[in-house]
Amino acid sequence: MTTPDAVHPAWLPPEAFRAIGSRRTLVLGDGLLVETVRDEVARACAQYGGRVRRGADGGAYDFVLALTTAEPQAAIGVRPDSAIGTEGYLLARHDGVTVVLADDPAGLLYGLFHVVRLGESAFTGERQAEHHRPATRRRTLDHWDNVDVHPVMGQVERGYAGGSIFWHDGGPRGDLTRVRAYGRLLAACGINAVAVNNVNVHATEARLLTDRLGDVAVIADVLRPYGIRVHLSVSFASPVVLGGLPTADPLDEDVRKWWTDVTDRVHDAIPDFGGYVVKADSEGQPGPFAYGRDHADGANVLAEALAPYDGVVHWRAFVYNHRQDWRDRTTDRARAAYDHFAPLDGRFRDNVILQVKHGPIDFQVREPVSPVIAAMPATRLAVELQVTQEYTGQQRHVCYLAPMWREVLGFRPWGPDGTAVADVAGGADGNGGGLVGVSNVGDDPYWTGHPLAQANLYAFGRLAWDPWSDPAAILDEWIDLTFVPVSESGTSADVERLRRTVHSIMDDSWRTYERYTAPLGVGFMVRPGHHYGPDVDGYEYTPWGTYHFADRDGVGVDRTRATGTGFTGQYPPPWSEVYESLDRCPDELLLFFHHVPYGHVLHSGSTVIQHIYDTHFAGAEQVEQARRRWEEAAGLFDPSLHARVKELLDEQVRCAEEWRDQINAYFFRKSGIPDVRGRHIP
Ligand code: GCW
Repeated sequence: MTTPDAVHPAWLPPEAFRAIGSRRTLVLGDGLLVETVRDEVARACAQYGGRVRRGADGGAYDFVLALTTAEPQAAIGVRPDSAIGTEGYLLARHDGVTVVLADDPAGLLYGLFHVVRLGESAFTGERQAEHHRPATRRRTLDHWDNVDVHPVMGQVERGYAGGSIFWHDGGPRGDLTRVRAYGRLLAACGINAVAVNNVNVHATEARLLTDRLGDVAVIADVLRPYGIRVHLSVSFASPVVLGGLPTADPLDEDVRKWWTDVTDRVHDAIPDFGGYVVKADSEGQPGPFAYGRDHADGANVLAEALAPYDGVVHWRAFVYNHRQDWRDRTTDRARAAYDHFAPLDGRFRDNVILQVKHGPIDFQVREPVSPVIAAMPATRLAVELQVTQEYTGQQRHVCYLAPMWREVLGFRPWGPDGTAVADVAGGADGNGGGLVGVSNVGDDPYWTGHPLAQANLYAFGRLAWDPWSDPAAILDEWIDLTFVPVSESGTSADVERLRRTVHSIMDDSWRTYERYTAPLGVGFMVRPGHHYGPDVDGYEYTPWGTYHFADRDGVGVDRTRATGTGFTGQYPPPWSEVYESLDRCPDELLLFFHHVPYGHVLHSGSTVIQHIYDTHFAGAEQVEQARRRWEEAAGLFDPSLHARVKELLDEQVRCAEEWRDQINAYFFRKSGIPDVRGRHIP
């Protein structure tokens, strides 16, 4: 694989600071994060010849950028009309001075990065005061990183970017320079919390809570200057496996005390500790069911211990039977989270966040929104998205996920006039559970394996900050920060070509991926275990609950109330009716909700079988086109980055063709119905 000499700067190349670094800046305020702002500006000035003044002492100072949390009106003559709010900032420009005001240091840091994004345009013309604040307080990344190399899952479970940036071969990495750079990148896109270990908590990782807590504390120290709080995934069985207690029963007094004592010690070591993440009673992880308790009992005991410290428990709703009998047609994995959790609404403590995967199954390229999101008005909910591309090309394929996430966040479970998923996650006054993304970062020089997959991490942060952002606009931001400063030596026509190239490859890449993989929302059809590449029947006769039920007549899962598993009944109207109805169900989700004959006519006018053929030919062809466009743009990018993407596009073309041929051949053989266009199906 082609690799650059050093770690790629991603969306913070030094050149992105040129506009600030070549000017005169005043930074006012106190606190760790204000120091970070000062350091950032000072570093930029050292490179580009500008100056930074650390205080207003001496009165008249000729600055063109003022960043301040302190007595703004006195210092620079700007007074905000109202409170700016936690982590928010006000950005204005008049009389030749660009001003960022914040109530707290975190707001100032986010304001600085806004100025970085604007580049030169932050310093031209006048700018009416704009008020920016995050839609939600909680913008979290989960790392599925193991401390020990796991015999099957390796250092990072579902990681496609090398090893962990935190852990290496059984211990913490000695040099945390990379972690610091990571914190900076995360702050620049708006993320403020990171869970540093896998939700599947193995023996060594369990000990991060106790005798290896120091390993977590050093990471917290490095991330703190960027406003990032550290969270820890813990085992529900900790009182037994670490504390030597005979039980982990959440209602047992000794267990309660154990969690309280341990949490006090965590807080001593990490005063701004964010909280615990728990995967319980899920895929073999221990949980409250073993003691006849429910998940509210389980979550609450941890939440009680964290409450004095403004800590939270992210309790995952990913609970289902992974040992089901495939012959049993009544069990439906899609139903499981709702069946387990909806009855518990109102029973969770205030600092429990129920972390719900965005779809009812498992991060497939197309799923409906999870009905749990609409079922628990009295519970703080977070929506979990998978930035790591387990089921969307494993960072070997270009698949820009922001358009999918934007669709999920904009979905209105109660119909067009109701609240959107983004509002549920954001909560009143931004105090909801927010968004959680499963990280796609590793120790790879490009951070994310595929250089273009950096855009997914960037977009996750930006959507967590503002879920109503436009994915194409986010991509523009990312392109301009990542590529344009570096190519500034080129002409503006080159810059335009570069932008057009990246957009043409990425804008529609999620739908392209959908076209050449599992059709019409049916999901899976991937190689069991590693989940890369096609295997139509790979999961069909397994205990995992992920079936497509294709036979000679038709395909799809009947989840209707009338004749199927009744899953459609977990949605409020109108969706309970829309999904139930064969006529009204959206094409892209048809096979998620219905089992239909191959000749069934879609709203698009095509039959199911012809749709399968057409989309698979089209999807593979689009990848081929993307590769051509990338090749034509060779001179516009750094050569080693260009070469890396080119190699990956070769693999994507190969794999898309494999998908096309396996899916088409499978359904042609099952149905016996030929392609009306007579194309070659092997
Ligand atoms: O998607 C599945 C993955 C598991 C993962 C699990 C989860 C961390 O295949 O690797 O385990 O989901 O979300 O807990």
